[in-house]
Amino acid sequence: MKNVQGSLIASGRKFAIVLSRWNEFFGDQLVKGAKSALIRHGAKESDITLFTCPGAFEIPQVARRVAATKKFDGVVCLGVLIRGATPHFDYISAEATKGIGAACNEFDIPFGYGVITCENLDQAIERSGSKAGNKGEEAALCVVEMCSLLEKIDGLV
Ligand code: RBF
Repeated sequence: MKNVQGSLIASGRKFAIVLSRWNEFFGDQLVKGAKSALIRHGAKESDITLFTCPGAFEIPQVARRVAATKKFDGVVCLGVLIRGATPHFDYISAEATKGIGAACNEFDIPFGYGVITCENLDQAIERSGSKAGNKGEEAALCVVEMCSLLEKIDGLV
């Protein structure tokens, strides 16, 4: 049986990170995790560009516009939503998630989904570099793997 899978080699590729500045104390940790993961897997720091936007609702629009430049091999989307007293949390998480998914379908490059949706501050702490790891790092590694996998699939035809 053939098994086609992506490798975790980031060298020679250009990456965009799109970050929502809302809850930036945690968002900065996600960026730190994503950047560190990309560099540890071979990306050059000069090949990584950070785009920041006001909130998670704006992430898909920025990510799509960034992808449309065709200057990047992959886009890592990062943001932190923390449930508050209003229903905004649900509306914004749904739009950000749907929007990133729609960008995947529209553009032929990988988009990493590193938008964390937390019930409270404890969960935000856990997911941005402590107990539950760093979801920015996970999303970045997913993009690296997907870049390689898509390239390998292209090579099959
Ligand atoms: N953006 C986030 O990235 N994370 C949040 O937790 C978050 N919570 C919000 C809560 C409310 C009540 C509002 C009005 C906005 C929130 N936003 C949040 C910002 C939102 O994604 C967007 O930037 C703004 O609504 C402006 O379009």
